[in-house]
Amino acid sequence: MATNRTFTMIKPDAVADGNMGAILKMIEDAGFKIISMKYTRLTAELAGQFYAVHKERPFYGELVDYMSSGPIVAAILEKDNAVADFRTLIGATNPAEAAEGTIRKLFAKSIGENAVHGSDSDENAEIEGNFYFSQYERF
Ligand code: IDP
Ligand code: MG
Repeated sequence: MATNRTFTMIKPDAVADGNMGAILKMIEDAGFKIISMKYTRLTAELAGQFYAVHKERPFYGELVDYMSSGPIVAAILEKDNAVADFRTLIGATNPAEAAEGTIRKLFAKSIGENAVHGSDSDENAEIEGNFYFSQYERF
C-alpha cells in the first residue's frame, strides 16, 4: 500500500542556479507538506553511499562528483500517494523527455544535472529520509 511520505533533494545545479525557492514553491503548491528539511552538502563518500544502488552503472563516478559539487536541500515530504505523485511532479530523469510543467522540464540541464531527486518506492523513501535525518528531525 502506498504511504504518504517521500524524500527529495534539490540538487547542486538547481541550488547554484538560484532555483531553490521556485522549486520549493512548486512542491508546496502541489500539496506536499515539508516534514523535515536540511541545507547541506554531501562529501564524495556520502554521495557514493546514497547512490550505492547505481555503483555498477557507467555514470556512477560522474554522479558522485556532481552530487558532492555543492550544497543541496534534502527534505521529507508528506502527501497522499506521495511517492508516485512526486515522481509525476518532477518528470522523467532526462529533461528532454520530461512532461511540460514538471520541475525537471523547467529546471534540469541534462539527464545527469537534473535539478531534483525523488524516491522511487515507499521503501527507498524511508531509507533515504533516514540517511539524512535522525529520529529527532523527522516530525
Ligand atoms: P531518477 O533520479 O529519475 O530516479 P535514476 O535512474 O535513479 O533516475 O538515476 C539517478 C540519477 O543518476 C539521476 O537522477 C541522474 O542525476 C543520474 N543519471 C541517471 N542516468 C544518467 C546518465 O545516463 N548519465 C548521467 N547521469 C545519469
Ligand atoms: Mg532513482
